[in-house]
Amino acid sequence: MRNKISIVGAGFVGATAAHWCAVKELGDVVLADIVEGMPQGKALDLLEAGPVENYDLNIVGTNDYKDTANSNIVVVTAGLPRKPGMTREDLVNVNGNIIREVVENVVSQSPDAIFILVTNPLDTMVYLAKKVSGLPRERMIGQAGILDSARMRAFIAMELNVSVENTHAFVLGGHGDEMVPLPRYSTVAGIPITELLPADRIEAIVERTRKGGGEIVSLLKKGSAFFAPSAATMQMVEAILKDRKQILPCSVYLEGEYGLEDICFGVPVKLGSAGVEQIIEIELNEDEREALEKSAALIRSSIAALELGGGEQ
Ligand code: TXD
Repeated sequence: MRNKISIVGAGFVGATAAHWCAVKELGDVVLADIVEGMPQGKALDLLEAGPVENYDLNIVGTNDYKDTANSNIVVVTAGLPRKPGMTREDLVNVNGNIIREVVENVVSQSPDAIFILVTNPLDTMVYLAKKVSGLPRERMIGQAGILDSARMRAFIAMELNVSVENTHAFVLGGHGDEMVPLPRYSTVAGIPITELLPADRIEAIVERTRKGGGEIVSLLKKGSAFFAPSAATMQMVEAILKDRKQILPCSVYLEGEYGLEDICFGVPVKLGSAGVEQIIEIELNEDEREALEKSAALIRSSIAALELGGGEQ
């Protein structure tokens, strides 16, 4: 039997995620949205690409959560993207209301699924979804670190004129401009970039990585990045469905790891069929720890803006 992947929010990130899902033949896809006709149209279009691309999958669009029932994985991209000049945090209230509603619905249809959140402000939305759903932290995971690391990898590859395949980058912390790229743990063919590049070039890469989302928002003028974000999301889906035990940076609820508690934050995790199977703690020096704490403070203030009601734990 094929896996079932539901994607809620059939906008740029959701529809492109469905596209990666189909070309990688990860499973049947349900594309859900509140806009009538749009998810159905996109799903049908993607299904009709099957004969050309050679995939035999059920791909349906819907406005009814019932169609998402018994999914193996649910990806949530529903919500507004930021406009030029906006920070991700500016979306907290409007997207918070959407996430509450979506999460309640999808969890009741697929109580055993693994949930991947994409909506911004990412770490705060994962926190909200975790509280609203009451699910264990292993099954409520946020995507941001893979994207941020992919951006850093792309910039390293451009700088050193090497294959992206040879690059590895670690970006931890919250998915905001205070994210924490870690040059010491970022390598080309196993060699730390701190041994390959002068400090000013590394600083430029770090800065461009931090502002990577904003760079695309200001170029597009309308909407935000979607190719790399959806590809990153699909890497998580694939790692889980194929039980790859892949170590990837994801946003997860922390219970003391990295000295942080009751917060969702980007850290390296092992992804397999149970979702987050391990949280990996790496050693940080004083500067790195300080940067991580600064990033955590930003997430904490965003979480405080959520106005969590008494019904939510
Ligand atoms: O790395 C990351 N985590 C991110 C996150 C990278 C890029 C984009 N990131 C965030 O994802 C972005 O800031 C947004 O909050 C989401 C979705 O971005 P996208 O670019 O896909 O936005 P669109 O194209 O506007 O699509 C959002 C869809 C749209 O079709 C709405 O009709 C739908 O969400 N929507 C809903 N669907 C279902 N249910 C409800 N309530 C709902 N509200 C809106």
